[in-house]
Amino acid sequence: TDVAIKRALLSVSDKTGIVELGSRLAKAGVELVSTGGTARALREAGLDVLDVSDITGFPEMMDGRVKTLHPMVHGGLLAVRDNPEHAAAMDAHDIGAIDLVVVNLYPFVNTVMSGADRDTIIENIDIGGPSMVRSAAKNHAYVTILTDPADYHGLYDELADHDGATTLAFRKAMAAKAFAATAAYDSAISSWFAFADQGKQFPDALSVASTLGNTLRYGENPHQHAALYLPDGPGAVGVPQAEQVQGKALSYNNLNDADAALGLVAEFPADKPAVVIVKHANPCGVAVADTLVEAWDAALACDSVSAFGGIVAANVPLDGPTAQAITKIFTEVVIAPGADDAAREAFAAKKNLRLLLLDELPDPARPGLDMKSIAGGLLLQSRDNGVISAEDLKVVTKRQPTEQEIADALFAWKVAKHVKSNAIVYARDGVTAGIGAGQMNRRDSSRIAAVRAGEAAETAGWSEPRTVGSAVASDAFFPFADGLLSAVEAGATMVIQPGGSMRDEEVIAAADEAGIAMVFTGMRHFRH
Ligand code: 93A
Repeated sequence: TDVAIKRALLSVSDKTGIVELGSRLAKAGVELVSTGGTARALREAGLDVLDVSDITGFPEMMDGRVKTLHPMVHGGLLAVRDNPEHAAAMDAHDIGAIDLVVVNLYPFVNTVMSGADRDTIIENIDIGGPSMVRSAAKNHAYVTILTDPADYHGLYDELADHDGATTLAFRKAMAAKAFAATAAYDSAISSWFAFADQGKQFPDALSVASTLGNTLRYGENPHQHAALYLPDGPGAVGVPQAEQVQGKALSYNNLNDADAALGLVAEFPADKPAVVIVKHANPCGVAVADTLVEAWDAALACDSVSAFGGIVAANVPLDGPTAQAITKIFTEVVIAPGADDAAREAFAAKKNLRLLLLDELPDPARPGLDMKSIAGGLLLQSRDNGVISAEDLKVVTKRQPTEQEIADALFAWKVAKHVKSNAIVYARDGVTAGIGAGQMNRRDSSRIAAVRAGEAAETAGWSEPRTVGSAVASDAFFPFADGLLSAVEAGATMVIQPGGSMRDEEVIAAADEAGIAMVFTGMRHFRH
């Protein structure tokens, strides 16, 4: 299955390394065929090159739009060489086989990024290049395709190791890369059309295989452009798949916040109703209770100030009493796995409220990818699908936690996973007592959570904040004992944290001295 390289077609916009490649091939006795600019570059280096027009019998025409689109080229690329009929056709039309294709495409994305006008952009949509790439990649049983100058050295090694031939394994790997390149190329073009036709800016990260969903009115802020992309194919479960029953169109922030609320509420099994209230992608109140309306009341009482204009998610279908209670305050979005008639009726009175209903909740343990763009690149990671249960907890203190403390700790831990770091979450009896989010040090998050708990107690007329007798969760280890001590000060009797600090012993000693219980999860939940 090794195929010797006798004839190569080189046609590249990015001419990096092309002269070296041409020279090495020529030295090895390979016949070079090339398009206008590439042929010129090779000839300038003193190499013998055939023009594609010599092979096709046609000149490059129409500003180069038609240069390699010809049966003399594509026949040479696509022929199944040990098929007698294909071989006969090659003979009859004097088509020579092409063993190696080196192509990189017109720089479409760079042209768009440079601020070029529409005509220039359109001219930089490569047609002949991707056609050759695809022909060669399809016929990788015989043909080697290179689309990336970074792979030229791999070819040199391959030819050296296999006596001037390439192996099927190499051709396959390069074919896979070639199809990825043309897919990304066309995806960029389709995204550009979607944006350009509305006079908008080109988004940065485009090589993501996805279909364009909706262009949103604007992004996180009114001067930012935005669109919602949906994955190809079935199986996706999330906010974009929900049915919007009523209300204004979802904004970028609505989608982001609803996703945060849905992701957290989905952590709670449907055998017990749970409510999550989210603001700016952080939960400000979370509760599980015997009834949904009780869960709503309890979640709201955590931080009724922040809950104004919030995004609400439930893990069970909405009922009339809950809907009526929710509509008493201004709410942007409500999302749940269904709603009964009484609930729909109650919400209908609030025309602007966006009601989203799904068939099922996303599985917190599902695999998937997280993406984030940074200047000059794109960060990808597998999503945080870590889930722990009581069996995973390691008690590290002298005092053993009670069953209620373990339940509250696991509840607080689930919430902390969905709070921006540094995250500190106090919980008691299945209700968050105080949440500290997004601070640059853990002690500040701890303090903020305690302050919120105090304010909630004041508003509700409770005799003490609900941090008293609570479990406290920390999304990462306490680097020093001080963070733990401030939790003790707030009245926590139980701590759940990953553990793993250099000063774990110091922190454990402080917990023992305070007479509280502490468990380690062995898992961290940073969220930035
Ligand atoms: O304008 S095209 O779509 N029509 C073609 O027939 C064609 N053949 C090769 N673009 C075409 N190419 C592209 O030209 C290649 O993909 C490559 O990017 C570029 C190389 O042109 P030159 O050798 O003239 O610099």
